[in-house]
Amino acid sequence: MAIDYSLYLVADTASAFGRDLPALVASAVEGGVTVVQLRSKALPLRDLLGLAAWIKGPLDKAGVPLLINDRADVALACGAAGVHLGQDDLPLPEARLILGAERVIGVSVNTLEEALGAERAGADYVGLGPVFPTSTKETRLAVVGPEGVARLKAALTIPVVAIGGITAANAPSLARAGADGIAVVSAILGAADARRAARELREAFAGR
Ligand code: TZP
Ligand code: MG
Repeated sequence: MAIDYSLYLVADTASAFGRDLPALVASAVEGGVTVVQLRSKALPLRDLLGLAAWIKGPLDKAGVPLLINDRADVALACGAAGVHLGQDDLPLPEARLILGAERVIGVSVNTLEEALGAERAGADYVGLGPVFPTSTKETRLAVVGPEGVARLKAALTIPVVAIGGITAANAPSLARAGADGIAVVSAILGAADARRAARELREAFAGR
């Protein structure tokens, strides 16, 4: 499945700050989000499945694909477009056994070696981060900057999506580095107006 990664919303349940996540996602999609990943490190699996089904209805209507963080089983069960895996999640070959060839599998990477490994294992895209400092995810990983994006783009053929600390102000630097898309949590979920925030990010990344 071909996905437009240009504005990738990571809908993290812990980052909705008590606000209605499905409503935020719907507004963000109106503003131009092209793909949504549902991420929850805390929800019981059943609740995650229920939330995924709830969010997926309006996304299907808008033609925006849904990816599920960590859980290939939930992705399959709710009919999502695919899964996004970290370095400690299910290895790609096992996830591929569950999801088959048609669904999308993305992998989080921080280094060129991880990215090449993900591509070799059959990943459909990589999420490279953090590209800028972020407090949304606790991580000791090195900040790779737009230079990291350019390094990966020179070595990979699959799409590279940048993540971590991205705002409308720094998005143009990632577009110049060749990123296929920008993935954000707080720039949309933490904004007063998710729709407007999405529109501004999309325009900034497109160089408008
Ligand atoms: N992976 C690397 S950085 C990050 C994730 C999930 C958090 C990105 O959040 P924000 O708020 O867009 O910096
Ligand atoms: Mg994970």
